[in-house]
Amino acid sequence: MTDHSKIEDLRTAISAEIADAADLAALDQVRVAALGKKGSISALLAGLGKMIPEERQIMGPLLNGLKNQVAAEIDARNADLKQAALAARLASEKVDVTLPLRKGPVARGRIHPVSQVMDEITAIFSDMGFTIAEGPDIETDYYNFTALNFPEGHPAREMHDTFFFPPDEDGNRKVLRTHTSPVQIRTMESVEPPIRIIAPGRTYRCDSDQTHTPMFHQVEGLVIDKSSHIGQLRWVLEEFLKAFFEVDQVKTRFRPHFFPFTEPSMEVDVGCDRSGDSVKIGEGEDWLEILGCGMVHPNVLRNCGLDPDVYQGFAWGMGIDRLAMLKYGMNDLRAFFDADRRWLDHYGFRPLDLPTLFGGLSS
Ligand code: 2NL
Repeated sequence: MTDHSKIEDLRTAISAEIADAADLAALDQVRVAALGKKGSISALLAGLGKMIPEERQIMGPLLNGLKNQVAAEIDARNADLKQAALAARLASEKVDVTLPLRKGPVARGRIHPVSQVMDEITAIFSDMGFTIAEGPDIETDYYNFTALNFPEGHPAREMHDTFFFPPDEDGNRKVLRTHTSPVQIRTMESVEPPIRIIAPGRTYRCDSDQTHTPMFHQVEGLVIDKSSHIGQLRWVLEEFLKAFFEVDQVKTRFRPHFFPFTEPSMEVDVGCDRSGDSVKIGEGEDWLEILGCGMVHPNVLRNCGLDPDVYQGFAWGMGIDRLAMLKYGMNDLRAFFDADRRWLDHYGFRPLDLPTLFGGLSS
């Protein structure tokens, strides 16, 4: 084989590699293999020096011609590949200005069912003339227990599965409130009766299973006046239950119970129907325990500076999470606090669907 035809073969091979290079990186590999320091053409050019002049006179132009042609082909292919890459990018990045706008936060966001139910409860009691009271989640032992007629060292303090903070210098332990009753205590201390408040909020107990979470939500109500009585308590609760469950009638059943802070104390069952998949409030012959209540204990009134011979009142407490589950048919309490977008998309409420009595609470 002549030198001439070897060069032609090399030219053909490199031209084919250039044409086959699918992208800029592959093309650069071809360039390095041919024209780089250790490339095939560079090696041949390096050999020129060792040739006799006659040979070099023939091979010099041939090899330089090869080098120039290969370099030109690479440049051309380089330009083509760049052009193709740009075209592909422009095609993939095109914007369809006729597409509908993506939904903004107000349309995409969802209100948690617990927040929704709190707003519903607030709307119902506001309509009955109650005001909303709030207080701290971290409470003193006094406001959470002592003022509420829990005797010092009474087992009820332990029964509440209280989260205690480490004791301060004086040995006093703060607690995460186990109920929202401390809010009522603070109100009775500072507001002259008549008092009509509800206290919704977070509460905490060291308890976690299928039906308990360490943080849960409660709403308590309190009415203090000179002649408040159990008949009014029953009316308020039944009005609330009808409005909340959006039914015309409810049956209630008051069973004797014990709470340190009320006397007498009662648990309230609401009439329901359990024959179908879900519990229906306001119909049927079954009963469902829904809340606890009673007449405020004279010791509690005294602890707040109210004279039990002048003032009396009633109070109640109920779990918001359970009310939400009952009303909106959610069966797993723990999903409430998983922060799962899919769950919230399904059970959550649209931000502008505010519950109002005139608009229908949940319509
Ligand atoms: C329940 C029962 C109840 C109260 C809470 C209360 C508050 C004060 C004075 C008297 Cl300041 N009582 N609150 C009364 C009875 C029952 O809650 O089962 N809650 C989930």
